[in-house]
Amino acid sequence: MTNVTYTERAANFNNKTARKLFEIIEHKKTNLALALDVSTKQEFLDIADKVGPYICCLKTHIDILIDFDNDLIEQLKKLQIKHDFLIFEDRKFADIGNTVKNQYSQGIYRIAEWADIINAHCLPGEGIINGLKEIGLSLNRGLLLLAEMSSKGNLITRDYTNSTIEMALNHKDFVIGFIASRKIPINNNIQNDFIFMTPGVGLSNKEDGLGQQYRTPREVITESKSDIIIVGRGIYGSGKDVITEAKRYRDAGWNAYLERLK
Ligand code: 6AU
Repeated sequence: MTNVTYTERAANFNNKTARKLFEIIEHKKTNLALALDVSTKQEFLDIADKVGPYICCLKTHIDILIDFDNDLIEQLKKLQIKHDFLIFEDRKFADIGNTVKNQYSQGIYRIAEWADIINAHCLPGEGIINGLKEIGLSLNRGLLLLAEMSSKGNLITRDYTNSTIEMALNHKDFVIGFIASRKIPINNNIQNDFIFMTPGVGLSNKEDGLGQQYRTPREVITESKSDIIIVGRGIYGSGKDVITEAKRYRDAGWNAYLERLK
């Protein structure tokens, strides 16, 4: 079933973060996540404030910022309340359970304190999920597993993707979905129990010269039946007005969803 609404999908989840995400999507009528990969605090907060009304989720790479401080997190939390979006730290954890547990909760970023959603590669095995879960579950956080990647020549195979899904099935309380190019067929009963978020989305470019590959919101949402488009440089990287560009992607993503429902 692919013609299910976002609101109907929320009922499939016990995880509060997943339910909240679907609520925001339906309420704000946007399936757009902003990948805000800029390097200064000022630019980060300025764009987050401008684009906040048009997104369901703001994705950070907090370690890209050259002037990170705790005030940035305070300001970000204020913007989250002002605009109503979830915060997704794209940390791509990829180590043994004990190490990722510390990386998630400690260090200068203290990711667990402010990120609603995080993601991880399953390469190290299921211990990575258990480690993150020891911190995140009681905080009602959500984890996305990287089941596929958008970059050219990536080493993820069909077997790897299937094993990632198997691991997710053992942790449905904490694993809320996947980073993937499409809604991956699982089995009909649980097809809608996971959120699919897709990066590598662009309306103007097909690639970035460093391996990134772009598809359109229509290809991702209507044809590949994913739930959320993740857009970075398409919005802030063209030198054009970020609000105009965010609206363009918001509309393209939402219209692609409405087309799929028909
Ligand atoms: O739209 P872009 O190309 O400017 O940004 C895409 C964003 C970046 C990447 O780190 C991230 O999406 N990403 C991911 C994620 C979200 O995990 C996986 C992937 O396979 N490809 C990808 O681009 O912040």
